[in-house]
Amino acid sequence: MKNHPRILVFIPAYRCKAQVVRVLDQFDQRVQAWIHTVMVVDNRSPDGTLQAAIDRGTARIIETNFIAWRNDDNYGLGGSHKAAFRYAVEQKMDYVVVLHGDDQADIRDLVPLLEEGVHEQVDCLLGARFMSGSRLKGYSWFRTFGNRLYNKIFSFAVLRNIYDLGSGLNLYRVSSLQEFYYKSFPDDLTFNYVMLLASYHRGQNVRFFPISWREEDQISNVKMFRQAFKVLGLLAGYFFQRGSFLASELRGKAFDRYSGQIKCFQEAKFSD
Ligand SMILES: Nc1nc2c(ncn2[C@@H]2O[C@H](COP(=O)(O)OP(=O)(O)O)[C@@H](O)[C@H]2O)c(=O)[nH]1
Ligand SMILES: [Mg+2]
Repeated sequence: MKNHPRILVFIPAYRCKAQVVRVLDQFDQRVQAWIHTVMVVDNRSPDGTLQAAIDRGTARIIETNFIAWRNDDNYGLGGSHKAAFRYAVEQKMDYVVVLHGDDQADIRDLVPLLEEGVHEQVDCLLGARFMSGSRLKGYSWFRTFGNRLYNKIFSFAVLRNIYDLGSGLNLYRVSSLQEFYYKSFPDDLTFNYVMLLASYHRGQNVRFFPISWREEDQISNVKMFRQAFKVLGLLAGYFFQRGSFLASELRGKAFDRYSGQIKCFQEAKFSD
């Protein structure tokens, strides 16, 4: 056994065949030494993302268990989180790390914090693109401006300093996810915003850390203006109704379960 907590790295992937292989390449020995299982969650991509992940994952992820999972239905990004969080609870993991499959964030930014033991002091350790020490590459000034503005609005509403409302690299303590309070949260890309509000509302210990972020060949699925309005609506709902808003049904289509199939499981070779 590795002398470390049980950490599941969950990689949500949708139509990112070219990028997901680069994400798996981030897992060098120093990273793998910390991880119990790497799990790619493919949200039924039509472009061969799952197979690309299996090919590279089984070759690259040697000292850590590797799982390729396919959702039983199209659950969106939020729904993929729900599937992975339930898996982490069932497998008695200590922490779950979310790393987006489109190679914008880099898990190597998290390793120094694990080495320092920062994860032991928090419930949520959230990668931030907009704080001192963050490194943005190729991210447009307009998006940077919009993100910073929204960070300010949210910070004002919850009276906390928020440096990112949802980057592609986050760590959560699994005991804080045990209860399925996030089941009714949106299944789409706005899941993270509600998750963050709920973390504060539940009195969890939330901390941000600076990350690097690239925009190269990634195709964002975010419809910027549409999402910007939706997010303000979510914040207003929370601001006026607090706990009852978080407990309300926020999904367009409610799934009963967030199930999936393990399409590939490769056991760690060198975990003694
Ligand atoms: N849009 C979208 N992304 C998904 C889904 N399932 C997993 N993802 C992954 O979620 C990540 C974030 O999506 P993206 O469109 O890049 O959003 P952005 O980075 O905030 O602009 C990507 O790595 C996707 O591969 C899904 O159903 N829809
Ligand atoms: Mg992205």
